[in-house]
Amino acid sequence: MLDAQNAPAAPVIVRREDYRPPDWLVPEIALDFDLGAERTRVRARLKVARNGAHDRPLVLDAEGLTLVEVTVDGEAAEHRLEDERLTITVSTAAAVVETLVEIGPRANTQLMGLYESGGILCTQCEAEGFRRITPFPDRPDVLSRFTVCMAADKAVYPVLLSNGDPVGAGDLDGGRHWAEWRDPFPKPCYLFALVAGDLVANRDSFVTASGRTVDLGIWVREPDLSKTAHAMAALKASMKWDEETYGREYDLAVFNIVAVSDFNFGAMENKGLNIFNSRYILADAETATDADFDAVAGVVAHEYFHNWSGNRITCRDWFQLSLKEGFTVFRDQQFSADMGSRAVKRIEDVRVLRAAQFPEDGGPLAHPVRPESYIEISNFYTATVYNKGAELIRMMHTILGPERFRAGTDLYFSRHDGEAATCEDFVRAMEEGGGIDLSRFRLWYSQAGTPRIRAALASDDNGAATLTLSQQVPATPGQTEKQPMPIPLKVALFGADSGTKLEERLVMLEEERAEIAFSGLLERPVLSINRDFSAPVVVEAGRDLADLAFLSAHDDNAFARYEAMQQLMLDTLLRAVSGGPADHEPVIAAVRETLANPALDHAFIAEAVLLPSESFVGDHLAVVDPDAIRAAREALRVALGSALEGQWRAAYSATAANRFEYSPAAKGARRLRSVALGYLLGAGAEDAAKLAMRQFEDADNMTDRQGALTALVNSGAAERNTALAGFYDRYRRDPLVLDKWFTVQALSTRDDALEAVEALARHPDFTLSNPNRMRALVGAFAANQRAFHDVSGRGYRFLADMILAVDRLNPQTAARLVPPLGRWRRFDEGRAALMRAELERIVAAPGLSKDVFEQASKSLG
Ligand code: 0A1
Ligand code: ZN
Repeated sequence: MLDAQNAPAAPVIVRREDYRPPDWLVPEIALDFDLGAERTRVRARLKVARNGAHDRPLVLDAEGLTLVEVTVDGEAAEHRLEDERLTITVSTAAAVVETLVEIGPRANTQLMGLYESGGILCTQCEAEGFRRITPFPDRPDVLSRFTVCMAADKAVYPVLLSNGDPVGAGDLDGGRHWAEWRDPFPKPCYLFALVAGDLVANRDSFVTASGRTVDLGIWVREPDLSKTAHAMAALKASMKWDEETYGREYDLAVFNIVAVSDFNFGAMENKGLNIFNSRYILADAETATDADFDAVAGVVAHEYFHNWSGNRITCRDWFQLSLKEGFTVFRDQQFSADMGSRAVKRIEDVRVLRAAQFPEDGGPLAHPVRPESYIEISNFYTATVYNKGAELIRMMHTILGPERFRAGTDLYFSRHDGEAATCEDFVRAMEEGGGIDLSRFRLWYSQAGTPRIRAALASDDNGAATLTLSQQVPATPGQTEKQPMPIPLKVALFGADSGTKLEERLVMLEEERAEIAFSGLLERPVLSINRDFSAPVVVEAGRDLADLAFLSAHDDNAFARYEAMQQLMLDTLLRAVSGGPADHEPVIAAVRETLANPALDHAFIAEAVLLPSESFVGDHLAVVDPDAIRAAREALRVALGSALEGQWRAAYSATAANRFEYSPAAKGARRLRSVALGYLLGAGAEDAAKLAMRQFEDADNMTDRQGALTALVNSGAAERNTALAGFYDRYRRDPLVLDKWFTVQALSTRDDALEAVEALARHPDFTLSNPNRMRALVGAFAANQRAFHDVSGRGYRFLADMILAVDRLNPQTAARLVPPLGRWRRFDEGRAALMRAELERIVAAPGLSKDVFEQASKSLG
């Protein structure tokens, strides 16, 4: 048996161009599980069929399995288990192959395959976990009909779930019982799932557009049942929305969701049996923030939407991952926009893209939306594949318009239903269904890197103006030469005197350079560009502070208005960081006007008046100086806080609510209240700490309580420790809330954050084995620009130590902590050397997983 300690030294690189259809197909599989946490026996009966004329043996993937028996058509068969592959000689064109293996779910700390979480047995098979359950051609283009029979101790595992529909159940001797499930839809094995545990369900039902009733169940441990209502409402809303928006109806009689505490990612779309990280299911006012509520709805929708975009039509190979993920993220973004504030949702999505994807695209781990090669596919569940992938779909939506886009998706769904498809198949369906030529658009799938656009507007006194656009796509690893991309830019011109819109167009920048002419302009035009963030690019439009302030007050596109304010703040901060005069006045004036504008809602105002993050500022500097950025940002925050103290105070009291309510208006009010409190504390308002402490104590919801805690934790107020201790005592038994306690401290802006984090890593509630807790402390710390980048290099050492420690248990979680160290090129020589040294130490560590090896070695570049 192989484990990480003696894994082969030379990593195998898998390449997209090497794709070959499978040698053998498996139209049917029957699985028999004899379940136990220490030991589970898995008997698999595969109907195999030779695919084409060849005489190659049947090769099944098999990882960490104890093989007991192999038969072909009932006879003992020649076989060999070597290098995680079981090779079986099959002489006929079709046969029944049976294997019996043993696995140990409790010892499975990787959380891939069958594992135990809080006493529940559950599975995670995407991308390549099924091979850790039973020998199988573990690739997404082998589609099988699954029948699953489970037997287990009835007292420990009273509930037995799998994909599809339940077809039988009964009792066995010795306190055991069994259940059988059958999934009528052929599926790749990465969509297989099984759950056994002591669970209760929030049950409901949904009647589909064609009148079929679907039984819905959200399964959790009994004490969590009261926290499932929001997820259930989101599920029903998603089902309805997908019928109305995409004409997609659910196809089974049962849809189950199970929440578990130990999970590597957010959730998994297994056919008819989604398995979730509990943080994306459980929500109530006491324990979940508004952002948590939104995330629950978004992820429930995302996994549900996969039933069509991912399950009915799956991926041919893992290089096509964005086929299902980019499209499904776009779908969940549209859903959330339709359910709440469209503008705020777009602002949030762009913020995520800029915080996670742009740095990825500009660093050593940059890869195209459809990657060309990988060592470990788990490392490619990235912001590029997911979020930039969604932007590609959004651009097609923008170019085609909603009707033609829908014609394209209708064609895609009907043409490829039941198939394992490619990104190319999707684009072709869009072309044919939408009646458009997307030849050049395909570059978005193959070229990595964030295009940079320069825009300059020149106008004359005769009402004419010329917009000059140019683009440049930066070199990325393995791609030095780039072609110009087709870039859809929503553009508008506003009259500098009247503030009204003079012109609005969708401009397609197809070549490296273009000139767009405007005429008949009666006033000096001010340029609004990349409205709604119509393309995932960086735009340098060279507008001065006055024009940005003007747009922040007059642009009729909410996103563009937000963007103008961000650019104004960013330019001000960049000037200060590079030692220039820190003139805060234009920002203060623009924020003052925004706060006073009665036409704007609270949610939008809260977003618009927030300062760009420290890392976003750093992304715009040739060499990042975390201390200078912190100082400049702090100075602007204090200036805004004190100059507008009266308005912050007014915003703070005007948005107080009597009772918790989860509505867009109430959410917006809470958000603005937190932002206002942050500014009041920043300004050193005398009573600010008292206000925060009162909010902390009186809050009837987690948004207000956590908002107050965050403000206090970042301050030097005497109330700080009381609040931290109070929060811990109140929530120590709720792991998801305790995660927040760790995160708030890991993100602290105080000078002692690094020591605090080192101490928290020794706290009895910290554990390496739970991915949520790891991310809550270590992941959050690596995002703390100042503490992580402490000149001593202690922050880097801490992160590297954590990566190496967790790698022995869970390589996926470890690998996802590597990218912050890979940003060394962006820092001064001293820091860069320290970061590199930690990456070198990681790469040299004995027994390293291929997950971490790939990320760390590529990061050294
Ligand atoms: N398909 C899931 C993502 C996912 C990937 C891998 C996992 O386990 C290692 C789990 C989930 C989604 O997009 O939600
Ligand atoms: Zn997904």
